[in-house]
Amino acid sequence: MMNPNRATTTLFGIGWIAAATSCSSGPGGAGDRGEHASSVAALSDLVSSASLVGDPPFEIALPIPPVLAPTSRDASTDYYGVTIRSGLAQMRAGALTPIVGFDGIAPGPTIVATRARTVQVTQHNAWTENLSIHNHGHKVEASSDGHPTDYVAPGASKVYTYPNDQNAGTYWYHDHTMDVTGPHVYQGLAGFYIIRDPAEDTLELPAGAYDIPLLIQDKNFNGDNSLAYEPDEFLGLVGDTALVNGVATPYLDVATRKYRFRVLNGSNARPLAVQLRVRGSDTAQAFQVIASDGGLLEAPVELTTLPVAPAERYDLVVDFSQYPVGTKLDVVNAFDGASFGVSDWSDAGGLWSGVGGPPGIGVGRSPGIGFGGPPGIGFGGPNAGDVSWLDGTDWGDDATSLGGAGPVPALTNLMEFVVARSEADPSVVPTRLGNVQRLELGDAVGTKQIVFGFDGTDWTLNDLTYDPARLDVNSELDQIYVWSLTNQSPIPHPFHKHLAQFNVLDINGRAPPSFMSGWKDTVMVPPGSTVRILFKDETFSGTYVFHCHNLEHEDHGMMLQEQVGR
Ligand SMILES: [Cu+2]
Repeated sequence: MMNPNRATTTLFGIGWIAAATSCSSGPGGAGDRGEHASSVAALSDLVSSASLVGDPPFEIALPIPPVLAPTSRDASTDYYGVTIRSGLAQMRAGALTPIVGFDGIAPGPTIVATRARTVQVTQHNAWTENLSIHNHGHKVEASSDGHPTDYVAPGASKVYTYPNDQNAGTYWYHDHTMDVTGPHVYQGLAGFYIIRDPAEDTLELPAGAYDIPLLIQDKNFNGDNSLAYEPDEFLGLVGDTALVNGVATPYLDVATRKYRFRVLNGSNARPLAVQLRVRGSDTAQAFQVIASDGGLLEAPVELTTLPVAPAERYDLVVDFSQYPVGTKLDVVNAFDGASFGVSDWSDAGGLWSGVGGPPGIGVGRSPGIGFGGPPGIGFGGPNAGDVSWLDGTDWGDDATSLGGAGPVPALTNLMEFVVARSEADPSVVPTRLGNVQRLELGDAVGTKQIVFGFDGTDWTLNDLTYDPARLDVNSELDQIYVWSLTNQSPIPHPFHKHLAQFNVLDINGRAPPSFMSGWKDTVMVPPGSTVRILFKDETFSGTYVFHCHNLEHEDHGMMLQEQVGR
């Protein structure tokens, strides 16, 4: 079914081209990061400024989203109330930014649950549009899953029930409304949902004030500090400014000890490769990955570069005791802008080939290399009208130009750590963290091939676009399935399945890197690659979706339905 709303969202892509060809001399001068990066001149400014790690102002301290207090508790359940409404946020210096948020803030308040204790959240829609709230990574009844057409109309409320019968971990709740998830999340409808487990607390990992969620997103601002939502039809919404916990390139004062950071890439479309660098150095510092989407890894994995697809979460431990007080460290995205990480995600020599990734991944930060070619070759440049990437017939050229040029602003600086004080560190990172009982291929009762493609207008899975009236896959409860995810398009797609956490079985026939060996609900499927996952749907029958978590792709049809049980 072609939803009429799609015609509207398609216009956003056309709007991007129009902006690229008509705004070459906007009110913002050279180097004005507040001006939308839609002209060739502005792009070159961004490329050069992006080479100066630590150059932009780290003006605002990192905010920590407030933890939501329950309205009541009983023997089995914690009850919460949230009102979705518009608000104003100090996202960067200058004017406040209009947003739409849970309780009117972005990110929304953090909900902290306890494993096996039920949480009920009453979401009241005090905004103007239909909404549907999904708790990402959760095993829930279909009626509480935030199905795309399970609308909460303006003025209405809906009670969502979360059993939390699953691993402790870093999850997140966000809007999931059919066709408009992208603009809704972009405007602020995302928040952390953390499940704690008393058993995990005994590990003595960094906790309390040293356990910090980091929601990383990219945004574009208009001159008046309002958010500009003008997605690239092909890539989705890519922004020129990194926000962490709702603030542009913030700083955080830290002590000389270990911290746990719960990293969530909440970007609409942009993949990240997170690195940590001492100011003035190009050397990526080591940190430890201790958890993935669905909870603790079996053992910590030391990395210097962590690829994080949209919607993925990884928990990291950074030990600042190795740096003198006064040291400044930059958190950077090592993917260059234009390539979208395409080459880095590929199987040969890419980030997944081994620990830490090969040297040279950060070369996209060098002036010019991030865009790789002369202006005009790729999407949205002066010759954008010559590139037939909307009709899909020029696929090969699209693939080439994608890697070479495009209106994709680089996004290098994410935030800054300032080692501000000495402190003792009672926390530890044990060599054994959790028990990941991986599913076995030999136990699988069925297989399914999911092919990622583009039909010239919409993104597709198995040549289909989303139809809420059609069931696409049947799965039995408590049975193990292997799904083979094959990407036949030239850009990476982050795959997300509802209801069940999965194991990544292999990527192009090879075992996944160790930081991807735990529980996942989202996995990047690189161009031309096949990723196989193993999962088992449990407890709840009903209709659930699986989709690309590039939100603009999802809104343009890259989503199907799984009927679980009978
Ligand atoms: Cu996609």
